[in-house]
Amino acid sequence: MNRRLLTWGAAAAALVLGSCGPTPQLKVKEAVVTLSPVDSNPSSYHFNVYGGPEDVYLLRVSTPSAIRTEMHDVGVDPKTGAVTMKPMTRVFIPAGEKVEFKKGGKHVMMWGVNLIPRRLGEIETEFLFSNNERILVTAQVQEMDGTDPDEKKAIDG
Ligand SMILES: [Cu+2]
Repeated sequence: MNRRLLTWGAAAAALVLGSCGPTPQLKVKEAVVTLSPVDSNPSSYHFNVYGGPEDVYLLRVSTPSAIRTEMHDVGVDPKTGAVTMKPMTRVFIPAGEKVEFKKGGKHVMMWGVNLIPRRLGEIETEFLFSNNERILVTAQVQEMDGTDPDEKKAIDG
């Protein structure tokens, strides 16, 4: 009797797992840093975060190749109607869902992107989440018009 119940349970569990497809994995993709045309102004970093099996918060985005980074959100001042940016200390990433950091919305600002990523056309970045997961992401680096950084063009000819 007990054994039969167990077998039944295992079969039911297999069925449920099978119908759910693969477990979602926390990841970051479509990562692009757009350089500011004015070197003293911050560059902007856009990407998509894909939620994993559990809800988490994105706590920090950092890189050894820039002086400073900040997570920002864009909002409209209800009094003046002006578009403003405000820093965020964390961003909620729901399980299995996509959170976009894109133009006109959430983004990361990056001050002082140094010469190495500009010459390579890519930059190493690190994402830290509230479950202690760290994800290393190599982002593409481009000018405002979507072409390679000027410093890379100078090398490539
Ligand atoms: Cu900003």
